[in-house]
Order: sequence, then C-alpha cells, then structure tokens
Amino acid sequence: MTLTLYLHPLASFCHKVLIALYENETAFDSRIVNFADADSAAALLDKWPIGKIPILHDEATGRTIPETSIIIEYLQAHYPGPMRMLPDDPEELLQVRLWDRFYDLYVSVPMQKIVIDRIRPAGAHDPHGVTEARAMLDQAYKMIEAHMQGRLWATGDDFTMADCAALPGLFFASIVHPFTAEQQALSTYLERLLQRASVKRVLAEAQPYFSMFPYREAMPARYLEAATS
Ligand SMILES: N[C@@H](CCC(=O)N[C@@H](CS)C(=O)NCC(=O)O)C(=O)O
Repeated sequence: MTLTLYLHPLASFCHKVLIALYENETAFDSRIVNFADADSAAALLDKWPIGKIPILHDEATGRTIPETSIIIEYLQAHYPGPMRMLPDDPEELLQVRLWDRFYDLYVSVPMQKIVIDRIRPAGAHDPHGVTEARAMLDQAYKMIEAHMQGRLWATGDDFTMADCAALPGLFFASIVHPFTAEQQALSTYLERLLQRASVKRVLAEAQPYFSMFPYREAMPARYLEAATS
C-alpha cells in the first residue's frame, strides 16, 4: 500500500483526514500511534518532530505530509477521487480554507484545551485557559449559528474540507461545551454531518475507544450505542 496514515482512532484531527479519505474511498494503511509506547512515539517523532497526529506517509514518493489541511490538499492533488474536498474556483476555495481554519483553530483547539486540562496532573490545571477556551467556543458557536442559516454544508451546497474539519470539532465540543437550545442551525448542521456515511464510519471506528475520552460521562448514550449503526 502506498499511503500510510499514522493516527489514533479517537483523535479528533485524525477524524478530519479519515473523513476525507473515506469520502473518496482512497486506499491506505493505518498505523496506530500510541503516545504511551516509546517505540511508537519515536516512530512518529522520527517522521514529524512536532509529534502531532495524523501524518501521511507516501511510499511512492518517500514523502511525509503533516498537518491535516495539507494532507487533504495533498490527497486531492496526488490521489484524487470523485469527491473534491477543495473547489477549483478561487473565491470558493478561499471560503473553504477560511472555514477549515475556523473549525480547527476556534472549535477544535479550544475543545482540546478543555479536554486535556481534565487529565493534567494535580497542580498543573489551567482554569484561566479553560475559561478562555469556553469563551472562544461561545463566540464560535454564535458565528456558526449565524453562518449556517440556509446553508447545507460549511461553505454552501458542496461537502468540502471545511466540513471534514467541522465534524470532529463540533462532535467533541458539543459534549464538553453543549450548544444552547436556541442554536438550532448549529445543532442541525452537526446532525447533518453525523448522517454522512464517512462520518458514521469514523465514529464507529472511534467507538471502542470512547471509554478513554476524558469526558466520557458527558457523552450522550446515543453515541455509545448507535455509533456502529
Ligand atoms: N494542526 C494539527 C493539529 C494536530 C493535533 O493537534 N493532533 C492531536 C491529536 S487530535 C495530537 O497529536 N495530540 C498529541 C499531542 O499534542 O501530544 C493538524 O491539523 O494536523
């Protein structure tokens, strides 16, 4: 197999790339990164010293591609499928890149801050940082609620990289920092994403690891029960 994705099935940024791969039924091998295992972590650091997952290794070219948005662009350029995650039109492309950045930086990153703070050792918690992360999510939710009025997907009628970025951020953020009852466009958008076959597959693969999620007690039962249906 030419492509190998270094990933963990529970990791939200890995979900973003897996959705893009599954949308196009792109063939690839998976290598699970276990940060608690020295050899597994070293194999990742050897390829990408920043140490974040996912990374994509392409045996055909010997290249290692880090960063989710770059991986998805690489896949479209070198392993294109029927579903285009990035549009050709320059203006539409700017919107996709904007909302991809938005979901990564202003939904996934603050969501991660809240989640990771829970498993920090005693005395190493960062309550101020968590309060800031919650305020960022409040602002992001408001903006998404306004933006999604009358929209099907993140930037319009077509499913794109921005939607790949939106799902994992919103999925986990909605658990650790629930939407308000008024945020109907936001919750409808998440429900629409959850119906996507690629998303169902990603969450079914993540489901055996949900017990490792630091906020597992807040996870709605339907995710634990219905992830594989
Ligand atoms: N900007 C990166 C973010 C990747 C990221 O934060 N990955 C998380 C998993 S969801 C990770 O590797 N965390 C391990 C760590 O920070 O030690 C991307 O888009 O690929």
